[in-house]
Formats: sequence, structure tokens, C-alpha cells
Amino acid sequence: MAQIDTSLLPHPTGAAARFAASHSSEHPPLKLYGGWFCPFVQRAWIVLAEKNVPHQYVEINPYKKEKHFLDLNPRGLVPTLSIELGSSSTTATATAGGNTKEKQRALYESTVICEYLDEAYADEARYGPRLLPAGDGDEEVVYQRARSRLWMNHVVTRVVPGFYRLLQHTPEKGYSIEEAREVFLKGLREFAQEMLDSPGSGRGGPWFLGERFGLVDVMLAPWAKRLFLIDHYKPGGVGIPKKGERGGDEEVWARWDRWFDAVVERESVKATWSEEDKYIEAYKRYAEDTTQSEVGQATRKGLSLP
Ligand SMILES: N[C@@H](CCC(=O)N[C@@H](CS)C(=O)NCC(=O)O)C(=O)O
Repeated sequence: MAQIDTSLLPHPTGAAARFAASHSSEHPPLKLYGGWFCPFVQRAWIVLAEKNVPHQYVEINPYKKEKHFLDLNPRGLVPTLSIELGSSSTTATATAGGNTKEKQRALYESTVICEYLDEAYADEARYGPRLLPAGDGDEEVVYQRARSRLWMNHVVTRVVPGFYRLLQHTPEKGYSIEEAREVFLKGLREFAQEMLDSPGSGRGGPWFLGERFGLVDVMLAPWAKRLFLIDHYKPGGVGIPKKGERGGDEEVWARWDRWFDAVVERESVKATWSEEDKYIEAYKRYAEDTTQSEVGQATRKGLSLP
């Protein structure tokens, strides 16, 4: 594997360094294995911060496929959670005298991890509001939960792949930067349009569900924070049209601005963010399309992301 992906700065900086340091003590019930630069990790990190969940953060380099990491996650990707079931800090009931080894479990995939954390730490009095609308009795709640999953899926299958296709664009590619930008902007515009059209309070925002921050916001927040990398590295940048130059789209992009301005200021998002120049360094390998990461290789081959 090329050195480029294994020579990453080995620790977070700035606010994320402080957040990691405040969660560095041994905590067997819940450990998050992550990499400071990784947007998928930031999703899980944001949920932990939102809900103030007791945990240990363990910084690793996922490109070095160390055995203890692969034992937890055979896919070898961060975020990875290590969980000890039966501990008192989750909703699971403690079983006395059991074999703790058997209760040691792992989970991976950022979307699965985020939903798990929201469910495992569901006590609203202790962990704050649920991030996915919860409850089965109310048909509106059940609908909003499904709708949230639909738009989480939009972020996962459309927006995120579009981000890498644009960021990894180089002049020798078989597609133009304009085309990559158009596809990416289409995904963002559709997201903003859905917020604008949404029934009830979602329309006014600032969040996807209106006044309530939720998992749809979590899914996209790390890439919203990383949009500046496209402006930094790619000619023409992200290309969101400027206010007053949006033609018939003034309203829809204004709704995007409202969401974006709120998300970059969200405490949990800021708390899990390192120093800006460190991302510029870390993403050079994407911008030059030399990364050996699985996301980078899949983008290069036109395959769906790992
Ligand atoms: N689908 C996964 C993607 C996770 C992912 O790609 N993580 C990257 C870091 S940002 C990783 O661990 N890469 C290791 C590699 O590519 O070898 C998720 O949502 O958790």
C-alpha cells in the first residue's frame, strides 16, 4: 500500500483533539475506533457528542490493517465500535455473572453505528432528544422516521459519491469537471428542495426536520464541513450559485444556506473538527487522485463506495 495513506497525521488537532482527550480513559462498555480526518467517523462522533454518551475514543490509522482492528471489523474501515453488552450505561439490562468475553461485540458502518447509538442511549432525560423520530403509536412519527431514512439514503448513495467524484477529478479523467460538479450540485439541490417542500416545520428549518436536529443532518454534516476542500483544490469549486444569481432557484438555495449556516455552527460538529489546514494536507491525496483508500479506489473505478 502506498505510503501516502499511512503517513497521515496520527492524531486530531484543535477542538477535536480536546474532545478526544476528554474521552481517552479506558471505557470498556463503548469504544469508538476512528481517524480524525474521516467524515464517516465524524458522523459517529457527532452522535456521541450530541447525546453526551460516555465512551472512549481510540485514534487509529485505518490504512494500516492491524490485526486487533481487523478482528473487530473484517472490512477494515473506521468508524468501528467495540461494545460490551450488559454494561449499565446502555439500555441493555445487566446480566450478573455472565462471561464478559461473550458480551464483547463490534459494529461498523457509520449509518448503522449512528442508529445503534441513538437506540442504545435512548433515555431522553439522560441523553437528550432522539435523533431519529421514535415511537410507534403516531403515524406521523413513523412516516417521519421512514422519510428520514430515505434522505439519509440520498446522502449516502448520491451526495457522498458525488463529492469524491468531483474532488478526485483530474484533467485526464473520462468525464469533465463540469459534469462532476453538475451531478454533485444536483444531489445538494434535491436535498434542499426536499427541505423546502417538506410538510410541517421542516420548511422553515434550519434542520432537515425543522427545529429538531436529527440523523439526516448528521449524515451530511461532515461533507458540508469539507466543501471548502473542493473550493480549495478544484477550479470553479463547488459552484453553488451566488445569491441574486440563482434565477428560479433563489428559494431552494436560500434553504440550503440556512441549513449549511446552522450545521457548521452546531456545537457537536465544531467539537469534532480539527484544524482546517490539516484537512487540506490530508485530502491532497484525494485532490490529486493518488489515494489508495478504498473510497478513493472505488471512485476511480466508478464503483459504489465501500
Ligand atoms: N461505508 C463506510 C465507509 C467508511 C470509510 O470508508 N472509512 C475510511 C476512512 S474515511 C477508511 O476506514 N478507510 C480505510 C481504507 O480505505 O483502507 C461507513 O459508512 O462507515
